[in-house]
Amino acid sequence: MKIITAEFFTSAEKPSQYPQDDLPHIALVGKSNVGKSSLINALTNNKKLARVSSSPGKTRLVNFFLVNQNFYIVDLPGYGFAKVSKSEKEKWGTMIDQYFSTAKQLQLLIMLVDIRHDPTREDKQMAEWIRYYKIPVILALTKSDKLGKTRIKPRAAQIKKELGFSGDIMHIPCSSVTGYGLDEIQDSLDHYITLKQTDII
Ligand SMILES: Nc1nc2c(ncn2[C@@H]2O[C@H](COP(=O)(O)OP(=O)(O)O)[C@@H](O)[C@H]2O)c(=O)[nH]1
Ligand SMILES: [Mg+2]
Repeated sequence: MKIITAEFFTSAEKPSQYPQDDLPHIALVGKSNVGKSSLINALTNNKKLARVSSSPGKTRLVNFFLVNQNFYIVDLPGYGFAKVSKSEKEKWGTMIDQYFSTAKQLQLLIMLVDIRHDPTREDKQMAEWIRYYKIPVILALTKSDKLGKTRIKPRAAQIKKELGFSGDIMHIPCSSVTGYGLDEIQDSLDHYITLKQTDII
């Protein structure tokens, strides 16, 4: 699939604000600054689509991008802000939980982890959550351009193991800067979007 059009659709805090149609969703989740917005921009070839920024704001909402009038890329709020209050954390938890439990169109979740860093406690909790909801997931190991080539494979395997993901879960080292691994992520999107369309027919 070639991405021809991609546009910001809406931001939501609660399910009643999600798009009210049946188009499939591909969602991204991960720590703030892990590279979610950069990956969305790289995949859609649009440098300005998802704001690449470390500053909060819309990054604390569920952001929907409509692609090819055919599916949504969903940017879930990032976790791991050092300075957020307990109530902010609870609000984040509620938002993610509501999304996971109500968005029936969620076809695939891409969980992002920075390949240079060990998974945090929150990353591990997220992995547990994904298993609890039995959400189809692939692991994207971001910022691979920052690591020597020979270190990529062992680091990727180690992170996956620490998150408790089995061999069945696909993991893709990638870089939004060099484009490394993006074809493989794109292939996964194609696969899951096509699955959904076959479902409908
Ligand atoms: N070297 C490198 N930097 C990246 C990559 N992806 C994102 N970044 C940088 O990491 C920072 C956070 O990226 P952003 O996409 O805003 O992360 P988000 O908070 O998860 O949406 C920015 O300074 C990006 O330029 C990557 O693949 N390689
Ligand atoms: Mg972002």
